[in-house]
Amino acid sequence: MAAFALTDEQRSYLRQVREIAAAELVPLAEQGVEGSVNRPLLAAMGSHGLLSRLFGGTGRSAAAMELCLLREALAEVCTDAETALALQALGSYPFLLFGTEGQAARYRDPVAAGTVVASFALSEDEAGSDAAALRLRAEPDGDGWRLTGEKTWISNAPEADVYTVFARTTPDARARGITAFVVAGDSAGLTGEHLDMLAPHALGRLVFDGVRVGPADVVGEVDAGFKVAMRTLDVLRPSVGAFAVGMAQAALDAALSHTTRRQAFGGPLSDQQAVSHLLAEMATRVEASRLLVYAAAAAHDAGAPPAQLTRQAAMAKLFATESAQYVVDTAMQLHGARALQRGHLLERLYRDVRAPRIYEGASEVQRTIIGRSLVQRATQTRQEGSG
Ligand code: COS
Repeated sequence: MAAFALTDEQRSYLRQVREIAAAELVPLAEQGVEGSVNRPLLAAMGSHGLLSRLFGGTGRSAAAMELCLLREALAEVCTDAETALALQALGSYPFLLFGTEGQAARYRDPVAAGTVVASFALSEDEAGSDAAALRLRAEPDGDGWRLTGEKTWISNAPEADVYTVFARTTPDARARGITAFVVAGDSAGLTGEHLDMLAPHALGRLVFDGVRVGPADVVGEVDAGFKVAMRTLDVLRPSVGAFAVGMAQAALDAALSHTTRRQAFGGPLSDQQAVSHLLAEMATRVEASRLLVYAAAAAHDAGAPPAQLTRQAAMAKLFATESAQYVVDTAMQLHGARALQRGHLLERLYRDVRAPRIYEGASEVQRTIIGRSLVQRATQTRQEGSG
């Protein structure tokens, strides 16, 4: 059997997910307002049990392969549903995986039902790729802290009901002075605004004006929040790759359908060697991306060593998102002017495929992570050899 071939059960479940998406989620997505959280869509995903599958058997673990398969399947049919699902995982994994029982008990069921919208608030104007430079202040206040500062480019903001907020508890300590907090969306002193971005989902800026958080809101340990952020991203990054694979597959299917039907120069377009070589290149990159994504997710679920997980997650995200950009662009080229028409599948994919090369760690950050990991492994191996 091929490596990472899906089981019959997985295939049939994903078929079912695509059917639910086409019949029920696409119409709800079409009724949504671009750039706003679509609550009816999330609630429908919750009622079909799609969201609860992200939280493992106990509801306190990440099911990486499940997350990837769902993202890939939904991306082929309804990217709005795909992104809504992923953001529930990104926003809630920090406190469900690393938080207290109290935090999990309060939010797990409503997040899984799609009635509470979750969000991950890490980036700031001057701390994007360099996340350890973040400045949002958590200043001591009695037994807790007050949060003051701003977050920006935050998915689901400012509409989310619960945020995982990464704040500076120790000045000048970079990664070793950051703490993660759970913050309710209706907290006093928390305001925000929408940003108009090249992405179909809600993205916004948050302003914290002395927002009070207590010891019960700390996720993990004080000053150990950077690791919570990085470990959460390690789980999510392969799934960004899965999203890219789903979009690329949809573009490839469209290109195959078009080029085998379209007549030009006395035969189907696919008879042109220039065209068939492009189709071959597209299909090869989609398949290679899929295997990298499945390998990274399977390694996570099998409990592989952290350094390996981080490296594989970065490789999967890097290769799949860059490949998807190529595949969607090439599919558009093969379609010609018709794909530029507003509302065409490829016109939409062309817009949707761009952001994943930037968010959850730009391609350049992934290369840095992979490069560092390779050097570290080579150095370690050499030291062990000479020891
Ligand atoms: N898992 C656990 N711990 C990790 C980790 C991981 N994947 N990555 C780093 N750490 C730890 C390191 O071990 C180190 O710990 P110690 O201080 O105990 O030694 C600490 O975190 C700092 O790590 P590092 O020195 O590698 O941090 P850098 O400032 O060099 O930054 C990058 C690392 C660039 C990888 C990080 O800032 C990053 O991922 N940036 C992109 C952020 C991002 O994805 N933003 C998108 C927001 S969501 S849309």
